[in-house]
Amino acid sequence: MTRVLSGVQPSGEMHLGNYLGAFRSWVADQHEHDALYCIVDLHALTLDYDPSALAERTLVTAACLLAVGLDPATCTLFVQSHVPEHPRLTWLLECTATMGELQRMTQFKDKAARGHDDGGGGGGGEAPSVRVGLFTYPVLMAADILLYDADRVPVGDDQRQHLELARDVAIRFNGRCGDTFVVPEAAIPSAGARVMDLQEPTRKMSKTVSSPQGTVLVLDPPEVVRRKVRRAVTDTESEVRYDPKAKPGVSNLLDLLAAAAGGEPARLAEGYTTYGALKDDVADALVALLEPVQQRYAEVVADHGALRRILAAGAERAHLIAAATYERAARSAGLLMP
Ligand code: AQP
Repeated sequence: MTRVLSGVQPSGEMHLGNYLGAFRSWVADQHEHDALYCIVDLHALTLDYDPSALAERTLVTAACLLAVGLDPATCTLFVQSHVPEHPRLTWLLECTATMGELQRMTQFKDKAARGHDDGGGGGGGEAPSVRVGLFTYPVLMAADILLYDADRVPVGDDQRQHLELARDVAIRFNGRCGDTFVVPEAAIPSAGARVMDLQEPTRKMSKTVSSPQGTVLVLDPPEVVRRKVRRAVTDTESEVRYDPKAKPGVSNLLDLLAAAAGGEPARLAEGYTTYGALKDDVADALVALLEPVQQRYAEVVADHGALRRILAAGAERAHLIAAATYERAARSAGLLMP
């Protein structure tokens, strides 16, 4: 059976980009593949965060994943820091990846330049206060994937470059140390692969970087969803046309409509003569998409005991797989086994 692995950071509240770019594929994949999904809490330490809120955010993220439709009886849901092989394999891979590769990662350059560090310093990654972990994050992500012999990694388009790095590192390690890792393939959805911020439509919607008014949260009440969509930035023209370069705001709305209600963005555009009508339909489609998720969320989030039990069972299974892969990698790397 094909193995699938993917992850989400408990770095903030889940948004439409997470749902459309990743979670929907996760839910579908769990029925067809051996699927493992990981709440990547170690990745959430790479930016400034509140230690007193992280554990709660991790549980809430688990509740959100169950609400979108993950079934713990069908897939394996676990927390990254509960499986100690993730940082252990990271070291072997850090000794495989190169500085040049990591320096090319656009997400690092972007976040470092935005001053996502304790001191607020920016400077394209050269600021002394940018965390080393933000720089090496893609190697930890490679370890997350390679530990589970994942064939397929369902992610949004923003993770394409990191996935490519995981593949390169696996191929290099295999070439140098002998066949050890499965080389993974990215699985990027055809609709909703890159949901853009409604206020800054040239920037992806994100938990940590987007504007609050430009980010539709999975748990936003209907009236808030409608308000955010109504206020979405478009342009000074009035023609509804799908052209992501020239008309990023309108095209993002068409992408959202296509992802939420079906259809092709360019064809959908033909049905509209005003931005207002398009926004109304996008808002209706999003509200209809999110309502059942919000109902399920309310049912699962209250029972922290049940959430912890699901995560403990998931970690137990994940650890069995990860420990075997780590041992194989350590042997291949030539370490003396205890
Ligand atoms: N805007 C998006 N459109 C489509 N897919 C997206 N994903 C994230 N943003 C979009 C996909 O969601 C999964 C989990 O991603 P994440 O937790 O790493 O991303 P985030 O919500 O963007 O959170 P952060 O903390 O701000 O992280 P960065 O900016 O580092 O990604 C992934 O499959 C991702 O592709």
